[in-house]
Amino acid sequence: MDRYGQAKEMFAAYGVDTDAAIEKLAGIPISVHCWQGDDVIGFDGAGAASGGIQTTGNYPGRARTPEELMEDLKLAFSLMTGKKRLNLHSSYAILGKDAGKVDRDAYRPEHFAPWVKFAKEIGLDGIDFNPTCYSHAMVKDGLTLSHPDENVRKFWIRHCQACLKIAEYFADEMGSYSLVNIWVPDGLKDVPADRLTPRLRLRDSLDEILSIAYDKTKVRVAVESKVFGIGVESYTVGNNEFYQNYAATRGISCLLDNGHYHPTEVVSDKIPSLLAFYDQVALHVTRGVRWDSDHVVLLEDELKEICKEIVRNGATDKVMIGLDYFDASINRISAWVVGERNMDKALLFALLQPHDALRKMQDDANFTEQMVVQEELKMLPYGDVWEEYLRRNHFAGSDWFELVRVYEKKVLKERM
Ligand code: RNT
Ligand code: ZN
Repeated sequence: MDRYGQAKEMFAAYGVDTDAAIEKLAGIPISVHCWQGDDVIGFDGAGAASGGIQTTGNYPGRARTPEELMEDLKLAFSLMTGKKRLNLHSSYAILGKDAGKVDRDAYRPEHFAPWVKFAKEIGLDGIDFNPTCYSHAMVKDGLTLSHPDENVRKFWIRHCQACLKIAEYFADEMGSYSLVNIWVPDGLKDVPADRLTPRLRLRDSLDEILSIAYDKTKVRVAVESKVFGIGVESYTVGNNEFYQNYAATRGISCLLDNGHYHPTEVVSDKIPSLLAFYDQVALHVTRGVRWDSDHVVLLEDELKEICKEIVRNGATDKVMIGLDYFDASINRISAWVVGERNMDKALLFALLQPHDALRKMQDDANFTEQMVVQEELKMLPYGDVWEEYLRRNHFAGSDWFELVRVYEKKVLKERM
């Protein structure tokens, strides 16, 4: 018997159907962030990321133009597995003749038309979108939607409204919803004199953004909280409590970024809490090392726990999985692919657990056996099922890195 045949029997002994897991995995969409390819810089003139997010490293070959980014993304997507969506930031607008004339508050669908063409060409499932409320001169005193000056707030309100319309265009073109995730860097470096008023302004700005007409069946809005950022350590306007209450009362969703909580809090535990109240939950999967450092996603225990919560609660259609990390110290295409494949591997791990049997052990207070079985399960041959998943779907094999090496020599080395 071949390795997969043996693995299939070993999982079957626990009541797990490996064929069903393989089939299910191929259909779970993952939204891949465009910003790993160019160190979160974008094309609309900013030059470097700001607002408490930071990319470190100087590995050669950063994509500097839309053409380069698309070329890199194309290779990266070809080495990923499963259903894929593209996650764009508005700073990746391709302005053409409007460059220098049209600002972020007036971006239109046409500025993203090449992205739609690209996404269709490579057969992506949909496009998600993010207003870019950082790396811009209208970020004043580190604030955007919560700034005391109405003109500043209005600029970012118009920007977010423009993004809703662009997302509607993505949804129409791609025939799939578009998730619009709003994250703002607003915060303070030192002890605030007023914690409430900026939050009231953020609340009202968000209300104004959502007051325009947009098709809620096509555009799904989420808000992303954060605990702190570099330079804004003492106070974050859009913290967890603010956005959970905001989303719950406004009929939108929360986006949980697993780098955005205190170090002993885990997103795996938050997902089921939100599923008790929300139809949808959005994720930014990242890896924080000591802080929200956005390291490349590795196949770690917490990632597996996150995936277990998605899978065993039947929430693969409710939890919108997006990636959010950026490493400029290694080959960026490799960074994309490693993180994305780890997300799929963790989902496969979750799909291969005997959830019903384990749940029964918990309910029967059979904690001894539950621990024994959970530990035994860790040594099952997941890799053989993974290889079979790749083979059946004609996905790049585990030796994909060779193609990146060749591309680096041929293409990336030329970018000086
Ligand atoms: C920042 C947030 C946010 C960004 C992206 C680029 O802390 O995680 O999601 O990383 O929008
Ligand atoms: Zn994020």
